[in-house]
This record gives sequence, C-alpha cells and structure tokens, in this order.
Amino acid sequence: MTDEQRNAVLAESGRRTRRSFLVAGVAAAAGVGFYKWLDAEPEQGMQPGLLRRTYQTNASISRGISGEHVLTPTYPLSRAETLRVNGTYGLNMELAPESWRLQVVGVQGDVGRPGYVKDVTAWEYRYREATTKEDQGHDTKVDPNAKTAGKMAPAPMVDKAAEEEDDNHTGRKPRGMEQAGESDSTLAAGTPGLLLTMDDVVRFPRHELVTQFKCIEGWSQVVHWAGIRLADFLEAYPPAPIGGKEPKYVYMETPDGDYYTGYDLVSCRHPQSLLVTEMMGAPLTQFHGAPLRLHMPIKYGYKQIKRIGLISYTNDKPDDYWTKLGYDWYAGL
Ligand SMILES: Nc1nc2c(c(=O)[nH]1)N[C@H]1C(S)=C(S)[C@@H](COP(=O)(O)O)O[C@H]1N2
Ligand SMILES: [Mo]
Repeated sequence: MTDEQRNAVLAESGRRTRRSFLVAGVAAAAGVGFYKWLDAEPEQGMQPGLLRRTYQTNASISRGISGEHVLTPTYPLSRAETLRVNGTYGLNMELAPESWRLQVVGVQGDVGRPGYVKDVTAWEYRYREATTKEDQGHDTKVDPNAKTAGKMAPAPMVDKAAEEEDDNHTGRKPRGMEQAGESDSTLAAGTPGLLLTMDDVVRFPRHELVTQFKCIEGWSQVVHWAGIRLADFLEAYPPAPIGGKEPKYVYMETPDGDYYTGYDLVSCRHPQSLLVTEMMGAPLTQFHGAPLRLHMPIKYGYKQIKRIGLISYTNDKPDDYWTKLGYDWYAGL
C-alpha cells in the first residue's frame, strides 16, 4: 500500500462513516498486507481503536470482516496495571527453570534442525519446592447465573496428589491432573519434534504491547506485555504440510499437559499474538506463566496459556481446557 492510499484509508476511517467501514473492510480482506500498514504506524494507539469501533458498529451488517483480521486497541503505558493472578492450572508445582524446553511438533524439515529429537515426549520437566512467595491468586470464580455454573470450581491443589498417583514410579508427573482431566490431543509417545531453549525464542525481534486483557468472568485490565510475535516464530518454524496442505490448527500445552489450548493458525499469525516473556517491565513470574506465556488480545483470557511447554501443528481441531468444561472453543472477543 502506498502512502497515499494509506492516508486515504486513515482519513476515511477517521470519519467513521459507512464508507470508511467499507474501505477498512477491503483492507482487512487483504489480510497480512493490512496488518503491515497498520504496523508501519509508529503509534499503534489511535487508529486500530477507530477501526475496532467501526468494526463493532458494523459487525451485524457485514460478515465480510472477521475479528481475526482487526487489531485490538492499544493504550498508553500509563494505563497499564499489574495483572491479577487468575487460574493456576498446570502451575501449582514450580518448574525447575533449567528443565524448561519448548517442544515444537510438526515443523517443516524438523529432522535437519537444531534441537531435533526422535521423541519430544521423552523430555523430562523437573519440579521443585516453591521458592516464590507470589500471591497464588484467585481461583476461577463460580458465576451462579452462568449456564456452566458449578463447572468453574476452584482449582484443586494437585501437586501432592500428582506425586502419589505416580503408579508407574517413573518419577514423572502424571498428565491431566487438573479439573478438566487429560487432553484428547496429548502427543503419542515417540512423537518427533524440536526441543528449543529460551535462546531460540528470544532471537526474534522484541515487541511490546499495551492491551486490554479480558477474562470471561467479566473483569478486564490494561497490561503491558513484551515478547516476540508468535507469527515470527511460526514463520521461522513453519508447519509441515499435512496431506499436501498447510495444517489448520495450533495446539499448546503446559509442561506435562495439565492446561492446554487450541487455536486456528490465523489467530496465531495475528500481529498482536505474542509469546510473552515479560509483563509490566519485569520477567514473568511463576503464576503469570514463566518462562513463556501467550498473549492473544483477540481472545478471552482462558486462551492465553501460561507456562507454554508445547506448540504443535495439527489438522485435527485441538482439545482445549475450558472447552472441555463447556466454554466456546474460539473464545473470540
Ligand atoms: N497454565 C494456565 N494458563 C492459564 C490459566 C490456567 O489456569 N493455567 N488460566 C487462564 C485464564 S482463565 C486467565 S483469565 C488467564 C489469567 O492470566 P493471569 O493469571 O496472568 O492474570 O490465564 C489463562 N491461562
Ligand atoms: Mo479467565
């Protein structure tokens, strides 16, 4: 898009007329190109907000534009505040930081890449006594009016139970020890893939975002995030075609699979989907998902998995923790 075209779009959108919506819609239909010109704006604050409002106003009269192609509003840093801790499924045992690896499965040409192993599931994450005094946060609350009331019971403290249920005496933590149980998308033993370290992740350009974080329980907070774009990561580790075509989905898990989430590839490529390493100017804490979590402001909080241990491409719609408990798989805002 030329500067002239871009200015025209900006002017039109600013007027927020029906015509501006159409222009924005056409730009949105251009997909990645649309993101690129928005991204070229030094200040991301104003314009996406206008587009977002336009989109919301017109959503009912148009099906040609989807939330996945619109940037969510960004805010001045002064609006950002420390995010409460909410939901600690898969986080109750503290991960030994040196044992963290990112398992990546289904990558094109993975055999020849550094970090390739014949069985990613054989990687042993290790846990240790909690060293942090961090507030363990709020359990997901029960909304008595919700259809799913009763399903949002407090998170059980599973660490002791997990240790005791190690029937095979492998010394490894059993999977699926939280409320929703084991994921249907758990990898089979013997699944090859990559084991990446944090150095492999932070080599991509660093991005910061100040966005609104929305939990389905009805609260939201403006938060300052820093990390890398999931899109950049996925571009460097592209999916291997399945049946001659690009797979549709991305699946993520905490180490040992107690919390898990599924996404369509399009949402993962959204330029505001970040693999986050820092929040509010400091490294992620244990209960906010150290060392790596997802921020995906086009989705509700429950899709924003903390402590990522696995990223996997798949053509089967992946299982999702809160979908198992009755919530919408897409969780779009
Ligand atoms: N591993 C893990 N990730 C998770 C959750 C969880 O329980 N475990 N809860 C989700 C929900 S419902 C919300 S609202 C956010 C909360 O993130 P925060 O604790 O950093 O506020 O994390 C999401 N990611
Ligand atoms: Mo949430």
